[in-house]
Amino acid sequence: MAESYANKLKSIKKHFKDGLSQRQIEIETGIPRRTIREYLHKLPPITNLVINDLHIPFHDETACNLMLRVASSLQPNIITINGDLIDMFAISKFVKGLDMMDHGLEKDIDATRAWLSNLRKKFPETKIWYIYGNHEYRWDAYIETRAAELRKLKGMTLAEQLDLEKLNIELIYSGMKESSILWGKLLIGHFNRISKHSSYTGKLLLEDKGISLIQSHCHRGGAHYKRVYDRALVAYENFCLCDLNPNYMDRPNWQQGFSVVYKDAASDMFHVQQIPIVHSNKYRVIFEGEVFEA
Ligand SMILES: [Mn+2]
Repeated sequence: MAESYANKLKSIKKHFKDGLSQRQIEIETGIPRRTIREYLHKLPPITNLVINDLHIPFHDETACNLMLRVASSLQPNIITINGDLIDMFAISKFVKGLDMMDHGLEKDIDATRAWLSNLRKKFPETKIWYIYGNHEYRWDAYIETRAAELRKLKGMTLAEQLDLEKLNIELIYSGMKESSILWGKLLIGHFNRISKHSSYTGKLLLEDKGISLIQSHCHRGGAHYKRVYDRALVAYENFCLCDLNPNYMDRPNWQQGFSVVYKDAASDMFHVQQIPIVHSNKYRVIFEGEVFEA
């Protein structure tokens, strides 16, 4: 009897770590919701490291490595890649310019696959969510408009190209330009919206969605808060990890950084800690009182 109880608790913990809600755990295990909640109350908050907009191969390796050092120190339960991990400039609709003409797609795919494989090696047990951004969507849009007849063939999805199944990385993809995941009361997504100023994108999205959220895509850091009657809502803009001086754009108004989200085990309460990367002669991040420099 005691052993089966221990097994029950183990299965709650496993499903919980896999990101299932209390309701989903109840359906999955048949254990009453109250028992699940009582057990989860004893667990520390679950941690989710949210990163986005690396635009490999135009990522900033120093910034990315700094983020990985913080991640090693945190040992998050979940890592969420919130879109535009890969750039795929070669199949964009933009005019390429002569010095970008030879930039082949294989370079982006190979480098991104290697980056993900390294991430998996560093975090063998961590749940990894990979949310499609508009740059990932370039793949599907290209196949659909230029080679639709090939789309059902083996190897024709970006997930296959990047070995996501082998790396045990879960793809979050709506089939459209915009994808997101609802994690408790927090919506994490790569939404098709950009405003010129920091926190303005968050403001517009909060009006659209009416729920607290983390947006990537705009490459800026920001937070827009709103109290609606008894609810406190907030929309975060989650920086980027790409090169701040790419040769296709002149000094864009971007900021580098990432976030750590802490979520109560037994409720949907969450706390987002934004972590900007500060530049002087070095790159610097402070996390849990520790200075990380590169
Ligand atoms: Mn984007």
